[in-house]
Amino acid sequence: MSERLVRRAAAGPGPLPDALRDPGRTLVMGVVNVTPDSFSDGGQWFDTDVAIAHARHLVAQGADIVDVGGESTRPGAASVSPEQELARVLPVVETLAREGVVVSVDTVNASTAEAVTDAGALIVNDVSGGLHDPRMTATVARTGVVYVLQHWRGTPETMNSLAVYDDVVAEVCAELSERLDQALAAGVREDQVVLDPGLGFAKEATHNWTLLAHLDALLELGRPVLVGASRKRFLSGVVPPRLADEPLARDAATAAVTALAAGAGPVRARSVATPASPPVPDVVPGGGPARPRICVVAPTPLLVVEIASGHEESGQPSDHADVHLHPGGQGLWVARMAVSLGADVTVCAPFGGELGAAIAQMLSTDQLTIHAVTYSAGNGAYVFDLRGDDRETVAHMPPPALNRHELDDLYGTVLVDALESDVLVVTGAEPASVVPSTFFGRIVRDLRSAGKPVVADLSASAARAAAKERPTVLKMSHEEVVAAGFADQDDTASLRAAAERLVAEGVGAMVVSRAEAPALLVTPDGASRAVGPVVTPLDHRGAGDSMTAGIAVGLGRGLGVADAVRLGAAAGALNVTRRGLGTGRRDQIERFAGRISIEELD
Ligand code: PMM
Repeated sequence: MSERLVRRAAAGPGPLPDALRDPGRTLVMGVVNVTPDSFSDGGQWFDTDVAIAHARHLVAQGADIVDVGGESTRPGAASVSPEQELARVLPVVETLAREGVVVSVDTVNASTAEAVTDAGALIVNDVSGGLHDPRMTATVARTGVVYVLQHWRGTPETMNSLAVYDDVVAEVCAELSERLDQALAAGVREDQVVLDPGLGFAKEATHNWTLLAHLDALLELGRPVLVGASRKRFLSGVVPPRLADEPLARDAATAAVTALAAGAGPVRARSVATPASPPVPDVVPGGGPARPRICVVAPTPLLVVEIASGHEESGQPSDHADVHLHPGGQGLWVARMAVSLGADVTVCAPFGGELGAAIAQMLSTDQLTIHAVTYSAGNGAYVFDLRGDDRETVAHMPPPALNRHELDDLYGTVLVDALESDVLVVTGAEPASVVPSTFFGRIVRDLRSAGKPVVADLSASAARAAAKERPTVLKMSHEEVVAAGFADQDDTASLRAAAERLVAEGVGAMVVSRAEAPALLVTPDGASRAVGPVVTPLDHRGAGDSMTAGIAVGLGRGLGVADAVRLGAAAGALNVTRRGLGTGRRDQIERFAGRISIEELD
């Protein structure tokens, strides 16, 4: 790209904050879709809090602008009413604008443009270039915000059939110029306008590539040009064929195209951080931090003693036993697996008595941070004998209930730590009487209202209390769903109906693990199952907790629920092939996740 073009593009649009007016570099616009059906992220941000959290990630990664959309422009996508669209985007815009984020709103509706501008949005991104709503340009003129005027033809329903050009560059320029004249006639100032060729909007792949090669022609219209290539289907032409259907695998191509377009004006992208290396096929990158911070509530850490047969090959007589000590309890298994998956993990848990000290000591080698509260009665323990055919419980020392002060202390510790984390994982107490179920309801409520994703892996009354507070993901085993009274039986239809009811009542997504059968996933978009290779379990325990850890780490990395469940299903499946509960190797788990598919149920 010639210098002239770079200089001309650098004269940024008027109403932006000073820092963005003449930045001397390409501005990056991160995309947050608050819709259940966009081109490439499958609606993963269709939740106000999660959308806000994702936007904050994009800003932390370096996005100058966050583009919030409430209606999918995917070809053939159903349209939503302007009221529905506004209801989706407004809370996100208000929060981000209050935090000082430069917010753009992707809308073709004048009423939405007006309302979001009142709420603090500085940019209206109109993919129809004023063609959809005749009142749009007058609204933009009145509000004085930056107006991204994009080229399109027809509507999302009809645009594919209108991708017919003799000379795509000349025709797009002429049509954009006409739209620009119309906007100026309606009172829009020239310095409000950014033009956009509308890659993928009434364009075949060849049209997109041709336009990208001739951005200089568009710049001749005298305004900066925004390029939105991010993960679009035409990029699959430059990634290996086996990855063609994987939108995330298009990130490297997005980065390359975006770099070529830099200098023309802002670029619109879903993943803002430059990929450090080309995407590895089976690793599913998200928009979040590579090393997310996960806070795990572990109400009952316990000591696990296992007596196993001595190794005969080491020359010992066979009546000798191997004795193994492990830190255990559901929360600790989840935490260990989250560490294995590369997360920065803090465990909030009570420790007391001689066993508490021993467990905490053992954990200190596990690369996790412990936020301990005192536990006057002391932690519990299990002793198992593994030498027979069955795992025999030799002794069980259940821990007593936490007292009032200890509960308050645990609550405050979790609350403060979880607010500083990317995801909170709430695991249950064993026995349940150690912590009242209201504790779980309260912590889920408080974190959700603070906008934090919460993964709850609970049973019985604790699950019922948490479910009411709209956790991001509620994960239960099929037995737990029945025992908690959510379903009468554990057949697929009953479990699915129970999950659908919970999701209708506000649970973000419900995951039901089912021993050897594929886990069920129910979201507001529908029901599916996580299908992968069948493995022979060495020790079936720990699968569910490993799955919970994978889901939490996935969400923390910015993956959508479906991809997070793939990671979780892989962690669970591989964990049962090993002896250590909550253990596994990240590289293997992430590669195995590539073999798990999320199949929609009818
Ligand atoms: N692409 C999409 C949506 N909005 N806005 C502008 N200005 N330019 C684009 O290229 C653009 C856009 C469609 O992609 P998505 O649904 O995946 O966000």
